[in-house]
Amino acid sequence: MPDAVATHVDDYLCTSYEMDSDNPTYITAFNPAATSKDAHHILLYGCTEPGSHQKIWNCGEMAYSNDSSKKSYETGPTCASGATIIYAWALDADKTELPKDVAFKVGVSTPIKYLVLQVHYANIDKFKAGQSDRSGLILTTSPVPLSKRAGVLLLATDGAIAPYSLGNLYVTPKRAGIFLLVTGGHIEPKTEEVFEVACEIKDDIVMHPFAFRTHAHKLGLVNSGYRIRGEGDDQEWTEIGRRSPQLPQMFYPIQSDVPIKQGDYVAAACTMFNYQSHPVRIGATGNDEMCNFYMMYWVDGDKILEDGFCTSSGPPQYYFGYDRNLNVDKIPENAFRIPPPPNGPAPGEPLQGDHHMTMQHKTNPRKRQNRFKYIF
Ligand code: IYT
Repeated sequence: MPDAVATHVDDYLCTSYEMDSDNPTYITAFNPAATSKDAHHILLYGCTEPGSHQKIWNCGEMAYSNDSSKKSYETGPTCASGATIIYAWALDADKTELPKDVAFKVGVSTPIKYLVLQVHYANIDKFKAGQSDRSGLILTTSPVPLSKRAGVLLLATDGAIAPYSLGNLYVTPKRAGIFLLVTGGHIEPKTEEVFEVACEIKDDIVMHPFAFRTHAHKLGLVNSGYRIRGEGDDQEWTEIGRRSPQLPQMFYPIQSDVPIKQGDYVAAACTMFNYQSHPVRIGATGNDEMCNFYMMYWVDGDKILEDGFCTSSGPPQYYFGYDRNLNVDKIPENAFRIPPPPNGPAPGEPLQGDHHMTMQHKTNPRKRQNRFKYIF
């Protein structure tokens, strides 16, 4: 941040960086230059157009409220177009390196023409004491898609290699992409609800998910993501990630390789409990909800998904059971349960959300059965 000054608790401030328009940039690591004392969390967005051309602007969800006392910086969205989150940091997390040979490609010939840094300030004591903030991220980048192994390749061309076997030695770069599953919908008061979304992968690529991020607001209990392969009784639902959105919402590594290819489905479910006496809709403010499952993946070569979004209208218009391609009997038992640590809270641990979050949650099997009736 170029010496930002937050004036209110929960200010979200943004600053943008234009990417080189002649050559692509390859990002291989994110190194935080921040502490949780100053920044509650940091998100790095790729944008086609930034939300403002000011050096710093106010880009929080609440930036659109009528509170005129908040207007120390101009307000605007994070991105004016083409938004995608490519990194998230919170709670003094260490640096994140992408897997070997994997890079995000940004700049020319990609939709990411700008990177926008968004910092959420939850504590403004240092600003009251007259200081400013320079929290941010130091990116490890390269102008070429190949890592060190490319250099080895060039040196190795001399010697005992048959001329036509060169192609075998060539190390294909791996490009990172983001796939975001999002629902609409609403949840009735004093009710448990599951927000569900699923899409078929139509592109002729093989994606290897390597990190996931869950996002919901205070009603979220657990978000889970799956690869769905096969049909009918032979259908398999394989977990990609499952985590309580009440824990810090960063990207977490996926331990096992779950390759996703053309014809597979990718699905996400967000289980929520509305303990309040009014209904809550999916929407942009802190009083609304969100059901998001982000999947960071790599592919061999340069071709990532054409469209990195999968959306559904959510409850009550959409449930998995309304899609005849999905066999809901194959959903893993634990899909709607809060996982144990590290992806769920430790028993008795206080969380930023609400009191009920600390309890292990069980779904009502009768209710789910009703919801999963097929509609043809
Ligand atoms: C309505 C909703 O769920 N919004 C989400 C997901 C979202 C992210 C991006 C939707 C769009 C985007 O371009 I990037 I359209 C949402 O806003 N998620 C929050 C952020 O505040 C971005 C998050 O932290 O994931």
